[in-house]
Amino acid sequence: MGTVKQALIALGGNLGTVRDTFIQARKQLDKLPDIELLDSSLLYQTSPVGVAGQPDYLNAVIRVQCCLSANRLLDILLGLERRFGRVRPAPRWSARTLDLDLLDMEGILLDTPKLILPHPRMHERLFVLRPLCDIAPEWIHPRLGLTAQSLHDALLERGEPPITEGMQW
Ligand code: PH2
Ligand code: MG
Ligand code: MG
Repeated sequence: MGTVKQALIALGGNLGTVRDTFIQARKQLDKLPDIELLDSSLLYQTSPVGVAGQPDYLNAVIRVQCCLSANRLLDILLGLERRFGRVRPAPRWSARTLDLDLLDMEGILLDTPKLILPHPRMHERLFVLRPLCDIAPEWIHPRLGLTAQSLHDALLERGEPPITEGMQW
């Protein structure tokens, strides 16, 4: 328990009925007494990054309000991943039914074995930044001091293929 905070959470998945999984996971999060869903990005189909030979991913970002610590929220997200069939341990970046990554919690800086905030790779991932720009283009990366939109645009300027056409979910 603590003060009310907003958190940004990235959803990813590339196994099973991912869109249905995302819809159910979002609903279950919102139903928890300590968590309220505030906003959802569109849903994007994205090519796998960092690994080859996997199905395309779906990716989205949501914003929630909660009065939990970052660690407690992370435990809830890991529990939801498990409930939706995420198998751990697994090799890094294996295909998965559901990945729920805590991106940021109002600028808290954290570097522990269990959790790093802000998410250490989010600024180099279009599949995070594109949906983030739907709901929070002016969000400022607490370590880099740059907005989601400018981080997104910088990746495009480096030649990364843009992610197009979001879907409702
Ligand atoms: N997640 C990864 C590794 N690669 N690629 C895409 N397109 N989307 C993801 O969510 C993703 C990925 C590790 O979490
Ligand atoms: Mg991830
Ligand atoms: Mg994860």
